[in-house]
Amino acid sequence: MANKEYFPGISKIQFEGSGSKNPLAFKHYNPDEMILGKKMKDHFRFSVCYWHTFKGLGSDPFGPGTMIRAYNDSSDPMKVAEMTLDAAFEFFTKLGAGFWCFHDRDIAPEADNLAETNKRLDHIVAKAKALQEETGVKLLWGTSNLFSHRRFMAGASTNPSPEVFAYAASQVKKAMEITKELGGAGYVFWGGREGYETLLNTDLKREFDHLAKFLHMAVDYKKKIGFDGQFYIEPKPKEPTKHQYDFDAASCHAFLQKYGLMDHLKLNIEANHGTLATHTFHHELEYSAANGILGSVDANRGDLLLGWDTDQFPVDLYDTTLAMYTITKAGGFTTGGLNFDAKVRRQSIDPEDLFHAHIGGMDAFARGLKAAAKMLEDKPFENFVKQRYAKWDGELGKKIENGQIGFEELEQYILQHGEPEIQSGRQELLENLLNEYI
Ligand code: XUL
Ligand code: CO
Repeated sequence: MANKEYFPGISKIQFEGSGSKNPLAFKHYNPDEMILGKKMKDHFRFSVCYWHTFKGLGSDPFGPGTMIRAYNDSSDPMKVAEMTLDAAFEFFTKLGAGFWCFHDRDIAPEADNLAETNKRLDHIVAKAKALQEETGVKLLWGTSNLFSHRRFMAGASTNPSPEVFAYAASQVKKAMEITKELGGAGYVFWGGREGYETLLNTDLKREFDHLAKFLHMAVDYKKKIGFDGQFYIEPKPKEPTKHQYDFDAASCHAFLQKYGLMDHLKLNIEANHGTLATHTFHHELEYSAANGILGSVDANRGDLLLGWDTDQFPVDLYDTTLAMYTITKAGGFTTGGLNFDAKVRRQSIDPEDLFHAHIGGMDAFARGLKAAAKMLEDKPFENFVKQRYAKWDGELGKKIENGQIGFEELEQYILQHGEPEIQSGRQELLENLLNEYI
């Protein structure tokens, strides 16, 4: 580790329990505590994202960044990249997050041409590999920034120009290689500008075909280099483009099926992207779990009053409980984990705010997990659902599910038996019960 300390005065964050008043301690996240037969840290596989936490400085459309960081204090961009990496690993270690995530362009700045850019990446990746070995911090997933540079203004793989498609492919090729080099457990494709602003200039069908072609090429290259991490796509309905092609979990699912990609990709579900799609985080997780495509999670939250991707740190216990309920019920993470794709607010300018934010998020998920574990042990909701659908295990239900009868037999049944029996959905009772677990 570097000699310079970037977060002085902060030592390793400890679990102190719920009575603690120390803002720099965990009150609920106790990494080695066993819950449902598994260590808490293995339930979550918490990850810190590089882009918001180390590259985000609080800029918004009305003004530049507000945060001054010691690791930015150089006019040499590669020196900044090196110092930032040292600061990042100091942060991961002090926080006790087991994983990190990055975009290629977060860790090394782009140079004048691709060859030079890749050299810069190699230099930083060698340093990252040494820091990973030294600290034991692992790479949850890598990804590629195909949305910041002006060449990608009209998309990457869905660009009207095949030359931009080729550039994007070259970039992803390299990003996959470095992710493999760092032992990444996965690789994420988020459709940065894969969408459109107006259909008046867009060949929608062709763009979807190209997106699929690109992913198939990535699958081929993955096999070629022997990268065994999991691929994910990350749904988001809008922002930056008016309409993003990977709209939500259901549309991603349809896309994967149509283009023969179901065996190769799962979803990386982000809370605030779900709410932007007018779903809940819980819905997106449940849909993915139900269809066997739940892979990993970008944890954050939006703001009820704002219609954009605010990427706030997750603190809502209702959300974290329901999320952990679905994730745990589905068997938990294998390659995936819980990545904080979240940023501190523009006025939270101190380095220690980064600690408060992550500690709060980890504690909120720990409380969610504990509540979810009790719900899974007691099974009040599972039992209710089971009983609500019980008639499907009866004679009529079975015949329908097994495809043994059709409309004519069903009409006969109703003519014979008359009006169906109906039952209360008991929503209020169930919501009250949920609050007892939280
Ligand atoms: C953007 C977003 C990305 C992806 C990685 O909204 O969530 O940061 O997670 O490209
Ligand atoms: Co994300």
